[in-house]
Amino acid sequence: MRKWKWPTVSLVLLATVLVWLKTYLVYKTSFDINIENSMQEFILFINPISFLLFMFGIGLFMKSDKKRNRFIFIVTTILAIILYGNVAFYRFFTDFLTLPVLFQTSNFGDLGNSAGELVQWTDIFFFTDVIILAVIMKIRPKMIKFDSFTSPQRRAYFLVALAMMFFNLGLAETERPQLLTRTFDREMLVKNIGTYNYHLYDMFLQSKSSAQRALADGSELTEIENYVKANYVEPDDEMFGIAKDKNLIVISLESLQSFVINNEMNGEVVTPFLNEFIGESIYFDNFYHQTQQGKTSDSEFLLDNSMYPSNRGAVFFTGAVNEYNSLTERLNENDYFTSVMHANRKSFWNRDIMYDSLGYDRFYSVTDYEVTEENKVGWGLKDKPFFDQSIEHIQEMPQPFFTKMITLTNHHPFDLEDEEDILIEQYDSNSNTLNKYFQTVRYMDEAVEEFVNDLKESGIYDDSIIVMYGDHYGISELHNPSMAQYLGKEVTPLVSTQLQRVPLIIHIPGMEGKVMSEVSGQLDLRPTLLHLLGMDTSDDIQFGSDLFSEDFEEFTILRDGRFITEDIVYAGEKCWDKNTEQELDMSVCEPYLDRVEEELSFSERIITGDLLRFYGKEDELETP
Ligand code: GP9
Ligand code: MN
Repeated sequence: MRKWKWPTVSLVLLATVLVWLKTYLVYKTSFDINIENSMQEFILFINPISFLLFMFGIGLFMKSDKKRNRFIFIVTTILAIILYGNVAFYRFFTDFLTLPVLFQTSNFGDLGNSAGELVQWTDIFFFTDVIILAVIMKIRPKMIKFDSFTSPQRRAYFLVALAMMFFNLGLAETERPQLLTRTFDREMLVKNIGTYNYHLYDMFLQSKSSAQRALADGSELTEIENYVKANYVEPDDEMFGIAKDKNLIVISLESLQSFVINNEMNGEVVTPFLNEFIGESIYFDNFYHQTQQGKTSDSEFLLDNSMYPSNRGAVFFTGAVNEYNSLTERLNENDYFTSVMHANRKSFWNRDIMYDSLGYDRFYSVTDYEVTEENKVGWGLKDKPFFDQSIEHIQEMPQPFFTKMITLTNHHPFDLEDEEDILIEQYDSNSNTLNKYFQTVRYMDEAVEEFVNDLKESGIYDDSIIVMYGDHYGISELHNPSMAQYLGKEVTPLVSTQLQRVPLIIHIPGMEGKVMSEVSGQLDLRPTLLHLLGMDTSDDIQFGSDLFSEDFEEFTILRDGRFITEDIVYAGEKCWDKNTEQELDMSVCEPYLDRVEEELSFSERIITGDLLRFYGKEDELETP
């Protein structure tokens, strides 16, 4: 009989395969990663490979087998610890670890006594790869084949690893365009680039912002402060404090643009309720969104800080642990109970971390709602059940309160799955997106109507000011041809800029409705709302102004550098006359351009340098 011969294996290959398969198993068993199609599943399956090939490939440069084995073993162990750390963290926070969180020990305070419960003896499974390697190295070292690669072979190996990386990134890009520039959500990152690459990416983001922060000093703030103070306008006497001690309910209306307000589609009114509500409220019909890549989160940033969001990426990620002087903090100081209600994962847009920095007392996220297969669509709970369940939370809030409610159904791709939610026909154009948009807008309109009725019934209505605004555009420029069909005119850069208008509705109990046409933007929300509630902002660093002020200046800058005044629009590097809709000579726009650049860069410098941490401390800096 032939003697059994143990096979020999390459340790680099063995470790790669073991850690890869284990990681995939962990994805499937320990994290709740939402997979929508087989392509996403495939990306999830392959996403650990390129990182592991690179990592273990370093071992190929080691000349002695002892060193190499030790290296591979140590790397496997470290990766197992990282993955297990994520699993334990996920069990409690349903989120992935990030560097700031790791160092924000206050977070772990929440763990309390349950830390022990998060660890189970079966968790030994997470170290299967480490154990297998240890056993082989100890008991059967002869099984390990030493691959002595020549330089060209090594080069080929790394080329394969690189190709694998690009393959993975390419697939991820088709599944989730702009994933790495915009970040979106940790779950999406892990799903698309894998947990190990995600940590590298997180380290990169973190070190970039730490470096910028370390280089900044408080003296920069003086210039910015002077600029902001010079632009400050006094509030209107009658409006200041008109809603003192009232609750503040802000409703962020997903993707709602102004062009649907008081408008029809195929002879049907698109927003019957909002049109009626506007009649009893102050409606701003020249109000622009100023968001960039961070979309909804950018509009939230604008509301709270009256600063521009970042030009690249979402400031909810890049500036998440900065010091802020937010609207929310001001309300907290004035004994308001502050909260956000949004029935999506709390980690989306890094909200859970950013809301801590902005000072919110409470975040009612998806886990605070009853979400079933029937009452959700797209990313979360449908708007009607969202409002329906939110009213219960609202009734339990101590008063006065500020709550920001973020709707979700009117979100790209504007799907409504249930017949009963479809209240109007689709539009008929080449753009499916635009066609469906009217339907979800109409649905959202009715959801808001039901909510306002509930507020009336609960008695909260009369004690609250209700603010509604569109967070950003819903129909991107890709759909310009169909948009042109709907509007009945060509979508020039001017028209496209005018389409960036989103409704702003402010309802103050006892006040008559009126339309205000000041050119304004989301930056103006913070000072306007604080002043209505009777809180002074003359000492604050903010780039917006009180919309009710007599001296309000009609000059709104969009984050990409376009600007709008009462008469002109600067867009597509051209100057436009708003009335004639014709091009003007650039000399008309020229005088404003420096100011646009200055203002945007001031705001950006506050974020990258985390400059508000120096605010109010400049005197200390100046004394030696
Ligand atoms: C996600 C929701 C929509 O939670 O706020 O995000 P968006 O894509 O509009 O920024
Ligand atoms: Mn949005």
